[in-house]
Amino acid sequence: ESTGQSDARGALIVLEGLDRSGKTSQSARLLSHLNGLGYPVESWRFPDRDTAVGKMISSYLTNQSQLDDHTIHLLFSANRWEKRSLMEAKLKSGTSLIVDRYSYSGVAFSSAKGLDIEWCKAPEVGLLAPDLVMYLNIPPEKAAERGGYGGERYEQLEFQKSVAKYYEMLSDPSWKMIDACLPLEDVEEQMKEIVLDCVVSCQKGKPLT
Ligand code: DGP
Ligand code: NA
Ligand code: NA
Repeated sequence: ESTGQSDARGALIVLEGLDRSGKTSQSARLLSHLNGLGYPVESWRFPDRDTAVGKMISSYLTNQSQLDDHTIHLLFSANRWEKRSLMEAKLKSGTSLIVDRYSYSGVAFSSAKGLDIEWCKAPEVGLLAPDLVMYLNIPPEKAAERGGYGGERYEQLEFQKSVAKYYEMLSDPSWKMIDACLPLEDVEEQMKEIVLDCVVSCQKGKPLT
């Protein structure tokens, strides 16, 4: 067995986008697509509401508790940190991860509340860098029309408009912009090949950062 950075590994694939942009549906589709091709893959999501920190986040999102904006920001970040070592182990063992939301959600949602963007980025430094970020692009008005929001704290049109602006600010040319207004099948079609290319290049030993 070879050692060092050139080892085959899984890909860290992140899906970002506004609420109701379709990330969760597409995660499931990409999971079964890659599974069908025989690649080891898991679908993850942040916040992970099953941990102790995640339960605090969930209670905040459902308006069962109130927290200072900075405090909840750090909890969201802590929720990613508590999964970091498992994430690294999975990737190193060859399992790819399709992750529904990551640090970009952390920064975009908290900045949209008015917190300083650099302050928001700081606790994310040191988390694993994604190999691929796919942004499910949809106008906030269209997302809001999709059967209405579920009633959680951030699911309000004006707020989502602000989140969209921060996502735009955070995005860089490496992001793959996906037209999320199309039917599910067409959105999946846009993503499949991009995801497969990424998984293959990581298998060939692209270094993990
Ligand atoms: P979801 O389970 O993907 O619907 O996410 C729940 C809500 O929390 C959604 O409105 C997006 C928001 N959110 C996700 N991650 C973060 C984060 O790290 N920080 C903040 N402030 N909000 C987040
Ligand atoms: Na949501
Ligand atoms: Na989601």
